[in-house]
Amino acid sequence: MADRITAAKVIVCSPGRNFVTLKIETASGLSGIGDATVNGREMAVAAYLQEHVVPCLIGRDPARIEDVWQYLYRGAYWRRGPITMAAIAAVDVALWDIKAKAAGMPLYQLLGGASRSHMLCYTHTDGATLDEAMAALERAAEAGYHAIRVQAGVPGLKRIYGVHAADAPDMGGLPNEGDWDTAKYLRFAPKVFEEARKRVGADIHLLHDAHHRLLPNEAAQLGKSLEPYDLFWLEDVTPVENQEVLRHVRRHTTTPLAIGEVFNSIWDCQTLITEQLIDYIRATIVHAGGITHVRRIADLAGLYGVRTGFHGAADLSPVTMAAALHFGRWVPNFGIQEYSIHPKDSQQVFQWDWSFRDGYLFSGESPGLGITIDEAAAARFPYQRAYLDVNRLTDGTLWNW
Ligand code: GCO
Ligand code: MG
Repeated sequence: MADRITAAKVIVCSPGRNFVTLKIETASGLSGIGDATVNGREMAVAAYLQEHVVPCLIGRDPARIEDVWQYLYRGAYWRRGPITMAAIAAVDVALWDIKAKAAGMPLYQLLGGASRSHMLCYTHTDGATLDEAMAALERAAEAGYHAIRVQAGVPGLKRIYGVHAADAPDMGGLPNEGDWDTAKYLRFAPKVFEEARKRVGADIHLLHDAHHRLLPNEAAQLGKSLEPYDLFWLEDVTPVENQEVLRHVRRHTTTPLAIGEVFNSIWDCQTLITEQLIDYIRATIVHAGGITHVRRIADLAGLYGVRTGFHGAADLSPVTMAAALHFGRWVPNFGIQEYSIHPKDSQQVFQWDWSFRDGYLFSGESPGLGITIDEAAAARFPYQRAYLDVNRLTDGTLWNW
């Protein structure tokens, strides 16, 4: 007889930062978990799950992952968007966890088995000044990372997201505000990578994230000016609500491009992929509808020589990392996985079997996703409202970041 879902719980906790987790339980005694965290908007997705999704799950057969996905996607009428797709992703990943446990296999086996033994990953380094950024880069290289993202403060700009964390003014609990000047940045960025190459040589992969701050022609200029430094990728050069703008960028630079951490569906990257305007797709499991949907994106990407480079900042929970590593172990067109160390307290809440060694990531071998949540520990770290930054031009105009 088919198993059935008996309970689904939404667990919001903050062991160093906020995470939203869905735990699904079945009549046969299995349980599975999925991540639904949307950084800065956590309670919206928690409510979406609690109020609108959980009641639809009770009594359903957990084995029918595709049918549940279609039910939640088509059935809602309101399609796509980060909140909807993160909620669907949490259900989807929890059901894959259950299916793999029922089969007695680690998830990557169920997806089709290993295409590789381990996964290349990159870490973040940053500094408020060029010297600080270079010191951080050298430390990461010494720690054994083979691929390193480099971000540096731009001379003349007071505060840029991610690189001036220490001196943030008190905004009374509201978002921090950064400042931005594209001309200064475009002049400075090649100097950063010229110095970076001098410090770490040719063999370390260097990456950089422009955080959507450029206009198309500025993005083309940046790509061109960084060509001598042989980047692994240049990320999110422009906002891509309009994917066609990447045609101009692509025509003018051979620097590899990675885009998509804010994407929620295959339609957000259809043009980017089919016109080969990017080299790496960043859309990841939690924000793009779970394994069921990201598999479709990865398969489309594979047809066009685009590889995966999943988002993996620390605001994507260890549950998403577990899912990404099973996916990455299997997916034929794997490229690289972003890797950030989660806050220490998150290890009290989540117990996982994936690991990092010698600059590479390894998926675990236990059945399912290989991660559990300790609900009592989660309760010790209640939700705390937190926002991402906003960014303004030096004249006050609100800008992208
Ligand atoms: C990345 C991202 C992060 C984001 C964060 C937003 O490339 O890892 O751009 O830096 O700021 O994940 O939630
Ligand atoms: Mg990014």
